[in-house]
Amino acid sequence: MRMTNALVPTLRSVPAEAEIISHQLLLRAGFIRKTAAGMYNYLPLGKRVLTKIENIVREEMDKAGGQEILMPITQPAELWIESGRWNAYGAEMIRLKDRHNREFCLGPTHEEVVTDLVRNEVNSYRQLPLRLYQIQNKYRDERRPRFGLMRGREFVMKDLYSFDRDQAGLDASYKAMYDAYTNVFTRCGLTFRPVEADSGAIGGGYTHEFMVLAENGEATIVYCDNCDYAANIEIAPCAAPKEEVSEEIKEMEKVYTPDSKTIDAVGAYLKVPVEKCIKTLFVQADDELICVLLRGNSELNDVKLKNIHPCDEIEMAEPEAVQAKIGCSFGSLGPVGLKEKGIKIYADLEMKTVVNGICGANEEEYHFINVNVGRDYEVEGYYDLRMMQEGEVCPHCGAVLKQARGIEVGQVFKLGTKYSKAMGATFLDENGKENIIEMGCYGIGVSRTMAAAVEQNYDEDGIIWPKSIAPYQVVIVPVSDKNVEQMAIAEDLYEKMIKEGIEVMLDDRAERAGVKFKDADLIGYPVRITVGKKAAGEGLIEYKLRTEKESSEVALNEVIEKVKKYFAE
Ligand code: 9G3
Repeated sequence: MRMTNALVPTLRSVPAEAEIISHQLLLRAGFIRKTAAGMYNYLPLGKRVLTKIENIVREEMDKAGGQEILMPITQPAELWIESGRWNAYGAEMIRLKDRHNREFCLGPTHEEVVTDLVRNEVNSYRQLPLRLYQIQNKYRDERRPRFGLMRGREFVMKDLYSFDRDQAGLDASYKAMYDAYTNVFTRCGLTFRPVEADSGAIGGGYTHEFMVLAENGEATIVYCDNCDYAANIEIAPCAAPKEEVSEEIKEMEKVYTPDSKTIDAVGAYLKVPVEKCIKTLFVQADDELICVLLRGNSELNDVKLKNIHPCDEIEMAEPEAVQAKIGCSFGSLGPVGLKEKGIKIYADLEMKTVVNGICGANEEEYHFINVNVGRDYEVEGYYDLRMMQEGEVCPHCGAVLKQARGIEVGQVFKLGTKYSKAMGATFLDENGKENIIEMGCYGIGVSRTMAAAVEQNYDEDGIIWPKSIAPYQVVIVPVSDKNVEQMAIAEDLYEKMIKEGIEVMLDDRAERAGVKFKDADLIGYPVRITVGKKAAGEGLIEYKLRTEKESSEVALNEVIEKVKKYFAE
């Protein structure tokens, strides 16, 4: 390819809307351009990277027994009504009507569509196991699309669905996919970690997420260096507190606590440690207002709460809703007297150790001291509800866990019969007996993987593409386009490389060499070859790897072999 023909609109400055480095660099290097919030054009260089990642995914899915199909993006509401999920997703699902006023959605995922396909086409054990996958755009109307390709409203996903005759078959499919994902992300040159994760609304109860480790990752993972435990922090179990020596129970008293609106302020004012303060949170679980109690120094883990109080949406309650129901602001909330108001109270395990605690009196600027469960308030029960904090221990071996930020690029789920049962996808076994198919589903965020690769591979000059997914392998930079001899040598090398099947870009623009070098580093080609004075005189070119600061001089007649060797490693 020649830069004089290529659409590669590089930018010197960072677009204001881009907050994270991958978004900044993909824009500046001319890989993507936004059409609307969360919706992107992949320009030629971006499309080449996307295609390379897709092809690595395709090869590994095929090796793992997958058969590629392509399902419709537009999905009839009827299928989602059958599975019971049509109303399970609010504004995130993009819905539309056709000319006959029939309801559809733009596919956020394809469990319903693929189960409908299989229930119509599979009816015998001889047809199992079956693994069908597609690589296609998905649509999810994120409330806050941001970070470029990292969280788009339209994005490229590979989704594979496995169909097995029994649990053992599903386990085999799950393992085959788990291993295939390890190959995919290794071949993409990424540092990643599979972690145990929450199966959420999808049910089936068992899932792993593949996390690319990066500072800008939206997920937090905890992992153990002593054993192989690793989990999304959302499901990391927190150790139950060691029962404290219980002090003698004191009389509850109401005290005036002027301008003490936060746990720390109350603790300071009453001179008690924050561990003695009862953090009272109100949560809107669908249309029910529930209350959660945590020790003052802990934070709520809403995924854990959702697992003990199943609902579609969990949000912190609005101050107005609490004011209306309780009659005071957030700074004076407490559990005493809530039972009469019919509000369910869930307590974190640590609350068992809070004796003679402090809590809001549900009256502006008043708190209770010496509050004790049983006498002064009741709870539905004690559950692990808090977010694990730094320095906590591994649930498997007790070693201190480490934390890291991660970008979720893949997820593998055991669905069981959640969809096959709801939609009647069954098969006859050897004895003619009808059985429900065991399903699994496995996603890779292909466009997100591209962004994740940049998050892990850049420096102050720009992107450093892993060899396997770079848009081109080599860029040839003639120092002076005015110098006929140098240009002839550059052109000749360019033609020869193409003949050898090397993916090469020739920067033949009438630009100063410095501009070309800056663009080459920004775009992130793995190999840069400079054709300068020495090329004509001594048959030498400058050879520089993007991963190294230094360059070397290589004889013209050796450079092709050197490039082929580098990409064969
Ligand atoms: C929806 C909307 C958003 C969604 C879903 C449904 C996430 C939904 C979970 C999955 C599970 C797996 C197959 C590939 C891998 C992930 N967000 N999920 O089901 F209607 Cl609006 O998609 N599906």
